[in-house]
Amino acid sequence: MNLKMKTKLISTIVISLLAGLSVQAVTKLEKIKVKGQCDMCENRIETAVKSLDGVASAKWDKSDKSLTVSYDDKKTTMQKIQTSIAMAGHDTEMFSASESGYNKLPGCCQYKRDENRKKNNHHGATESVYKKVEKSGACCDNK
Ligand SMILES: [Cu+2]
Repeated sequence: MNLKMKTKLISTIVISLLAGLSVQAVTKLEKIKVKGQCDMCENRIETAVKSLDGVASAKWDKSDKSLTVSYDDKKTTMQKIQTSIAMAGHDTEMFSASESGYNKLPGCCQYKRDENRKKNNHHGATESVYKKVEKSGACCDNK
């Protein structure tokens, strides 16, 4: 093998390696509103999100009630993330916590709820629906 052929072979290998890397997952960064009150809420919300496979980081900000989450969108979705938060008792933009989930929160954590939450969330805030969404990862049509 002469030098020219070797160079060509090596560059072919390098190019295919790079192509292999580029199809790998891209980490998405999103910021959403999540209702809560205190440091205990922060802990609960972040734990619920970080428990999901594919979540790289989660940070809830008490001052503006926002969650910044970075995740691998091949492994999880915003729906799964927000379902997990709602199941922990906290209302998100997409889903509201069930009444029982909310009532289970310690008094200091019982944030003020949006009166229109049932109209706004897709799923009528029932645990069984969350479980279904969590399993399938898809949004049901029970609007
Ligand atoms: Cu709290």
